[in-house]
Amino acid sequence: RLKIPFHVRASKAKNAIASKLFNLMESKQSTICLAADLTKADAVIELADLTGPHIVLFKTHVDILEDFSNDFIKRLKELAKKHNFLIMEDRKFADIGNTVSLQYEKGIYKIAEWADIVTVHAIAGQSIIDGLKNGLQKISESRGLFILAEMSSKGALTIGEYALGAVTIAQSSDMVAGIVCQSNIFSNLGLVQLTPGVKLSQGSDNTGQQYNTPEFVVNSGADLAVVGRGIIEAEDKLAATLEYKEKLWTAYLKRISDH
Ligand code: UP6
Repeated sequence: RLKIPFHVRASKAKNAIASKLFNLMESKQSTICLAADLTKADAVIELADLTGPHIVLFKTHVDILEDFSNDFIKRLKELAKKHNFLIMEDRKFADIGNTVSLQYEKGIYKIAEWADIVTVHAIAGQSIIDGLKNGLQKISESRGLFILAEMSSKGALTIGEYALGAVTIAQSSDMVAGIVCQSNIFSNLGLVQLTPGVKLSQGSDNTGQQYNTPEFVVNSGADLAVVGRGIIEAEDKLAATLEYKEKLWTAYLKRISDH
């Protein structure tokens, strides 16, 4: 999988969103998933407009916004169209099918209506995917799921059999666009590896997050790299975005060309 270029993998994807992601990465020469972990809607919108041309996936945590509104979603969708990126709500669903179906479709956020992609823990088993599918009955656009197999935080329990079980679940449904993991634990060409915990230098924060460099994560199988504070806490966010973009893309080109 690591040696195969994205445009070839796009044709192997069973999920339409996965295929779109591979094609976007190739055409934008970017493998950045930006973690927009800011708490004011205007700041998130400003970040999306600034970085949008250079990223492929904009990752939200809408439940940290202090001023969430339908207008925020409307503006974000407009920017996604203008700059050609997809939106992923990092909801990390983890409950029984009936509950996740309601959490996906209903409530204040109505995530199913606007998020191209959502993230899902494998802890509840295969049935969580059926539950999420239920929440899409009124939605006509393509949707994709990312299944968490390994987490980036220190002491995470997502190891061994658990991680392998999550990969099996991810491979069982064409609703799945990819896998969130730290290492090359699957070989399916049509799935996207999304790896969080990325910074220019290796290290950690003071609440257990562990960081690796762009080169390291790409060599560990990352197709898309999640970058949050590495960009959003930089003095010049655009320059930081371009620096990550360049480092990640160079590492990808090297990965597919190395013998
Ligand atoms: N995230 C992780 N690790 C995981 C899964 N998800 O860090 O295993 C998410 C976090 C955050 C982002 O919820 O939004 O990726 C990482 O942000 P950072 O680059 O600022 O640490």
